[in-house]
Amino acid sequence: MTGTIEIFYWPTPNGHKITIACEEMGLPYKITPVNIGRGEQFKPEFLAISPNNRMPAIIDPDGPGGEPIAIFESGAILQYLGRKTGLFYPADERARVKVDEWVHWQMANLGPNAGQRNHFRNYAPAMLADQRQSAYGANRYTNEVNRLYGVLNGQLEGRDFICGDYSIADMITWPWVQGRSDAALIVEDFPHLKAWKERVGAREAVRKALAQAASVRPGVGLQQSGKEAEDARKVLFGQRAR
Ligand SMILES: N[C@@H](CCC(=O)N[C@@H](CS)C(=O)NCC(=O)O)C(=O)O
Repeated sequence: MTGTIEIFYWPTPNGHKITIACEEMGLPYKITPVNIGRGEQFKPEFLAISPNNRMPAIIDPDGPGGEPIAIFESGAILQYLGRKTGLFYPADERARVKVDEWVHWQMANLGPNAGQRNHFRNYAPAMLADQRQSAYGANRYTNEVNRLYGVLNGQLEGRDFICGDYSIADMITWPWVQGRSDAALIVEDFPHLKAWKERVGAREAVRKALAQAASVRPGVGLQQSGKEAEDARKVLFGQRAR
């Protein structure tokens, strides 16, 4: 039995990864919202556990040696939870390396490029008088996400899950193929990806984890007009070293 894991969370794809893992692994958890649109990621107490001013982060009261441990970066969190529970993260070294490859693939490729695509397609237009200015970035990152979907679709051919058995690689990747604007792309061009998306989305633990998002006040849509969205864009976009 382990103590309750505190998840520093906001309802975004990176936040969902951690609630999915805790639900799948049967770990008790509680959510501490970090309203990133209001700048709560810059509070000193949050920076003390997540110096990159990004959520998610966790505190596990029963870390190594029975002492608490704080962890930031969703990939590091999922690998830790997999090692802690021995679930969804194979002990066999060859199988573990495969899972690590796809965890890092998501962290270094799909997540950042899908995030940039979202920025240039959906958020940049709200800040630009001339809409054409965001087109280059939107096209560049849409192409890259399309390429990455192709890579994932190829990996999923003949497999139910990314590494054969369901693993943390699926939990970390699935939240990043949820964008509604990407639905047509997935359906039309990537049949194995589409089938996997539905297979993972039907899991009870995944559904429960996503329902947690409803318990947190939704952030204002960053593409919206109005003062709250404008203030959130000021907090999130154009950050430099302080
Ligand atoms: N590589 C990080 C990315 C986390 C990330 O980008 N989090 C965003 C929300 S999805 C955030 O906290 N943004 C706050 C900010 O930009 O100041 C991870 O996977 O944990």
